[in-house]
Amino acid sequence: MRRGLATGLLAGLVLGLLVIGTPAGAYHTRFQWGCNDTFYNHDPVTRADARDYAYVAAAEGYQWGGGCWNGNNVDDSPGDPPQDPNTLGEGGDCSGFTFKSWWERAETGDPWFRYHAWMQNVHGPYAAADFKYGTGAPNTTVAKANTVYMDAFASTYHIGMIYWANTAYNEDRIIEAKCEACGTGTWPRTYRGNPDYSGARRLYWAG
Ligand SMILES: [Ca+2]
Ligand SMILES: [Ca+2]
Repeated sequence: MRRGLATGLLAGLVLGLLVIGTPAGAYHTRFQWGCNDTFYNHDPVTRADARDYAYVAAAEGYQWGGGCWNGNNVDDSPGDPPQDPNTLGEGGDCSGFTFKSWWERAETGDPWFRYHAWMQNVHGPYAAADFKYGTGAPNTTVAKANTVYMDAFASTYHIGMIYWANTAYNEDRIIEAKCEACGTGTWPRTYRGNPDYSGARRLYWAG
């Protein structure tokens, strides 16, 4: 009896979710409903730590204005309409991804470090242009020739971090949250030679 009741309730629940979920927005998963608010202040970390953190987000999707991913190497909300924060998809956007990967704090006057869980849904206070101009206490500008890994190249519209520098070919391996169609990952990019892009740096790494 109980088992039958439970099965019936479960079937009803699944049917209800299908009815509610499908017509309202078949394009998205409401991934962010499963996100959390786990963060804590942390001692400074190394650039290598930050690169490892960032790499977890590769293949996890892209969400304009977003900021959480689950680390399963699958984009759980592909194909959302672009530049719509209401799609609630998985992944960060370019500036939010940088903010989390640089272990920054939301208080713009506080330069120190904070761990943000992958599944913490946070974007941070900075747009790409803010990083380009060194806005915020943790951030500064740097000559592109002096950049090293986990510095970034930023334009007024986009920012990508240096996964590894390859100055010989003017084509660095960049880790970035690129766009809805391309997702988050590492790609060879020529931002170093593009005058729209400036060097951006997070200060106070442990090494
Ligand atoms: Ca995922
Ligand atoms: Ca998406």
